[in-house]
Amino acid sequence: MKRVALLLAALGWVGCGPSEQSPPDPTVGSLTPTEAEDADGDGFAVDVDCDDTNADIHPDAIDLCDGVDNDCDLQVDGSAAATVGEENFESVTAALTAASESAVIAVCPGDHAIPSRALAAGDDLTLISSMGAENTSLAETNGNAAIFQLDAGAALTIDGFSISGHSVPALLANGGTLTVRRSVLHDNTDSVIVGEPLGAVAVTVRVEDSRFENNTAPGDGGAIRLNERFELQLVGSTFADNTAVRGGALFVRSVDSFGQVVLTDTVIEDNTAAQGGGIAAIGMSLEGVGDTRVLNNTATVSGGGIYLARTEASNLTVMGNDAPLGGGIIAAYEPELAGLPIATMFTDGVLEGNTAQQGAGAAVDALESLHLQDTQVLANTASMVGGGAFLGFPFGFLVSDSSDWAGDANDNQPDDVYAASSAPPEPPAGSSFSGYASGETFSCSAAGCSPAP
Ligand SMILES: [Ca+2]
Ligand SMILES: [Ca+2]
Ligand SMILES: [Ca+2]
Ligand SMILES: [Ca+2]
Repeated sequence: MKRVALLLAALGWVGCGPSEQSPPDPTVGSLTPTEAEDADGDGFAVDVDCDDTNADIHPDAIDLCDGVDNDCDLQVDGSAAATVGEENFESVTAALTAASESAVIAVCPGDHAIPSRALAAGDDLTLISSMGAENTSLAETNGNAAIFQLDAGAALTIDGFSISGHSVPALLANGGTLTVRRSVLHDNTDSVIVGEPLGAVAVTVRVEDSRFENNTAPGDGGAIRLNERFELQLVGSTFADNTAVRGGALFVRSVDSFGQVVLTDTVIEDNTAAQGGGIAAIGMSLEGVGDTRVLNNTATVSGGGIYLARTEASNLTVMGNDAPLGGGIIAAYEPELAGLPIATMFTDGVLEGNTAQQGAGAAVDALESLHLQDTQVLANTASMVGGGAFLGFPFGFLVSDSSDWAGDANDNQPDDVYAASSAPPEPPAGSSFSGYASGETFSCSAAGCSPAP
C-alpha cells in the first residue's frame, strides 16, 4: 500500500509540472534592455560591471587603495601604493608629500619605506592600510631613524601595519597624540614607541588591538618607553616576548609629573628584563580595566611581573611570573622618588602562582612601603623565604588592607610574610608570619606583624 501511495504522489507531481506553467510576465518585456542591464546607471551593463549597485565601481574607475576592486579587473587594489582622496600615488612618500596637514592616506598592500618624517603642530595624519598588518608593512627608508617623529600639537594614527627590523625607535612622540591600531610591531632591536616630552609638553599614546612581539631594547622598555608627562592607553593588545633592561614590555617613568597608564583587556606575557619583567612603573598611576593580565614574565634581579616605584596600581592580575626578589611585584626604591610622600599601592589585584627566592608574591625594598588593598595573594612559592611577601631590612613596610592570603590549599609557600631583621647575606635573618587568611587587615615591619595572625 505504501508503495502505491508514493507512486500516485509522484504521478500527481508530474501532472502539475511544466505543462501547466503560466506564460511569461508581459510587464518584464516592457523595460528596455539598457535599463535592465545597468542598474546603477554608470554606463556599464551588469555583464561587465562587477558591482551594478554602485556607480563608483566600473571598468573605467580608478582602483583606489581601499580594499575594494574598484575597476572590475578582479584584482583588489591596483599597482598604486597609496590613495589620498580620489587620487592614487605610486609611493607612500609621494602621497605624504601631496597630503594636506589633515589627511587620510589609504595604503595598498606591500612593503613601504619612507624617509623619516617630522610632524609639527597642526599636522593630523592617518595612515590606514586596506588589507591590514598581515599584508602591509611600514619602515623608514634606511631603518636607522624614526619613521615618524611627533612634536607638540601633532597627531598621527597608524592603522593596520607591521613594523619590524628597526634598530632605533620606530615611532617617536615628543609631543602630540600617537594612535597605533590593528598593528603588529615585532622583531625590532630598540623600543618601538618612545616618548620623552620636555617641560610642560605632554604626550598621549593610544594602542588598540595591536601586538608587540619579540622586540629587544638595549635600554629600558622593550616595546614602549615613556618619560615624564604622558598618558598611555592600551586597549585589547598583547605584549609578548619583549626584552629590556627595565620593563621588558613597558617602561613608564614620571618623576616630575604624574603619568597615567590605563591597560584595558591587555595581556603582558613572557617578557624579560633585569627589573620589571613585564612592566617597570616609576612614579605612576597604573590602572587595569576589564581583564588585564601580567603573565609568565621573568626578571633576573627583581619584580618578575611588575617593578613598582611609588606607583598606584589597580585591578591587575599578576600570575606565573618569576624573579629572585619579588616574583609577582616589587615595591622598589628609586632615589629620585625618595622625597615623594606617596607609597606604592596595589589595589583590587591578584598575585597568584608567582615564584621567587625571596618574596614570591611581593617584595618590599628596604626603604619602601607597600599597601595591598583588596588583593588576593595566593599560591605563590618562594624557594627561600616569604611565599606571600618579603620585607627588606630595616624599613620595608607592608600594609594588608582587606586582602586574601589564602588560608587553605592555595596558601603561599612558605606561608605568608617574612620580615628581615638583618641585612643580607641571603636569606637574611628574620621572622615568618604565617596563617593569614581572607579579608586580613594588618601591617608588618622588621619588628613583626600586627595584629599577629
Ligand atoms: Ca552599471
Ligand atoms: Ca557599477
Ligand atoms: Ca582592481
Ligand atoms: Ca581598490
